Amino acid sequence: MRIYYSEDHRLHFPQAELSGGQFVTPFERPSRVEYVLTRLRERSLTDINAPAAVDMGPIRTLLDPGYLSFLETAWDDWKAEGMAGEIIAANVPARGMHMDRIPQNIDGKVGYYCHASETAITRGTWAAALSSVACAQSAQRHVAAGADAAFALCRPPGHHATADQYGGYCFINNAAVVAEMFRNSGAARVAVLDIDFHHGNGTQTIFYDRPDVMFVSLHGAPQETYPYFIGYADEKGAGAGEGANLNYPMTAGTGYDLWAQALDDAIARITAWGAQALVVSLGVDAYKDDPISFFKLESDDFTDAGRRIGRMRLPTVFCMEGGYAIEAVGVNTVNVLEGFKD
Ligand code: SP5
Ligand code: ZN
Repeated sequence: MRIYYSEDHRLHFPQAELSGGQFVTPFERPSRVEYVLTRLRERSLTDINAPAAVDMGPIRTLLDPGYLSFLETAWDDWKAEGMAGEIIAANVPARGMHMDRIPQNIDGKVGYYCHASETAITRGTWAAALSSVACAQSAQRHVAAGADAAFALCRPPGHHATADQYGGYCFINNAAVVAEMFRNSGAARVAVLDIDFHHGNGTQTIFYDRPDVMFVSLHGAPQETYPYFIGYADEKGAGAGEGANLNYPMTAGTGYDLWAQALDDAIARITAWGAQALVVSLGVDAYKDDPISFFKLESDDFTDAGRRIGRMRLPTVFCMEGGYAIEAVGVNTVNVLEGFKD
């Protein structure tokens, strides 16, 4: 399987994540992908390529222009305002406030364009986010040209980023960009299967009213975990997109038996719907030892999950998402890819 990877991910490494009232080293850190690279090589998955230059076309189609220009200049604007530290959102629009009036001041803009203050923006964040989506785009082109599958080793991840908000360690929604590109390259119906522990709120929101992209997510129940305010089972899509959104929220302690039942159901629904291409949001934070999650999957379970996904026999792009049990991230991620190929 071909892999796309860019060293530019290292440009995004904030010092701080707001966690439990303290600033800690972010869970989403550069070494995560080093573990994946090491494991890929151990397993002789060595077709590792730098991505082609980013194509802003599909990104501009899908995302809000104000959000993109905010991301592009946020660091310079923040520094120009005399801020000493990294960009952390402090004031966000909430109940009773205006949701659609954009402040002029950078501190206000940060709140407008952010949905989760754990995520900091630093000097290299924009460049790293572009390199991440470039990996996803190159993977999509490789599959659209006839390959069975490709793996985009994206960092930063993407599935929490909406058309106009960052958060959950995500800035540009890589999986959504891939789905859009599959549509442009001739797939009438594209499914996004999100197996990251967290609900893919960004991807869901971007495609919520679209009948041509189905979003399916297995995740921790929103009553119990981030992103808290979205990801319920009764979110089924809107308007023409009704029926093309499917959530499988599961409670703390969920193990592979229950999780695999949800996966099988998800796969059956994607197949019945008639998807012609598949994007997998590949987070491995459903793992039992993940420090911020509460499912109980074992490493071997990821192999089995990959096998089940592979049985769909769809052209597939895998986009790396979360996974924070750092030493196990490589094994778990590559297990999915190897199961898929079996
Ligand atoms: C891509 C992805 O997996 N994003 C996850 C974002 C999670 N955001 C909430 C993090 C909460 C961390 N709480 C730490 C508790 C430590 N016991
Ligand atoms: Zn996650």
